[in-house]
Amino acid sequence: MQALGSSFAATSIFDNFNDGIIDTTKWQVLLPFGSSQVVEDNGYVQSISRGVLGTKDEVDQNVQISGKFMFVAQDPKISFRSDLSSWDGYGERTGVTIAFGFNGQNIRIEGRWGDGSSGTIGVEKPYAWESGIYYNFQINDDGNNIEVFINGLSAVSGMTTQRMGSKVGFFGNEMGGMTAQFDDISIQGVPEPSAVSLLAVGLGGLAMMRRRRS
Ligand SMILES: [Ca+2]
Repeated sequence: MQALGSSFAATSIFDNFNDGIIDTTKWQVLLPFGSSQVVEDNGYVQSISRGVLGTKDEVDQNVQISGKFMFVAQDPKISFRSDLSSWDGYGERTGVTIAFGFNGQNIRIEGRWGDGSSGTIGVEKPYAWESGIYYNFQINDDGNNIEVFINGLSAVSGMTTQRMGSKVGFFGNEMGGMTAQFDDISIQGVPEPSAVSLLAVGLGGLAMMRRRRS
């Protein structure tokens, strides 16, 4: 079991943002504009004017990202497969970006490839968002397929193997005072199928050892 543990050091990040201090062992804060802020207070974290809450380290390539967000004003965005660099003058981040579009009443999976090129991956889907309430989200990324769930239901999916890195960032829109709110963020590595079957064999062996001992 020790050998298995070292063969898959799974990413496991969780933050409930309840202590009022950005945990710098997990996160870095990127402030592209003078008005940009990332504020942890009142048990949640807010991105103001495109302040980015990003993972300090790279995460696993097969990853599940979940949590909840609220529209305080306009669009929460989540970038992953990212080096967290900005690819344009507006502070958008590289990689794959999930955009929860309040004005457009939609949800989009976008590619941001650092050279100015971008594009929608998969289909842009309509979504009747409301402001001031939390939505639970979950993003499953196996390195190819990306599926986004809202309140437990599949909302949009797409396929690409492109990546610009392996960090994750949470942010909102860039205009002054625009705020996106997040809470209970979880980023968990997902073992490759081969690692899962190895783990099952390992657990089976452990169960046999326990039976022999009793
Ligand atoms: Ca909280």
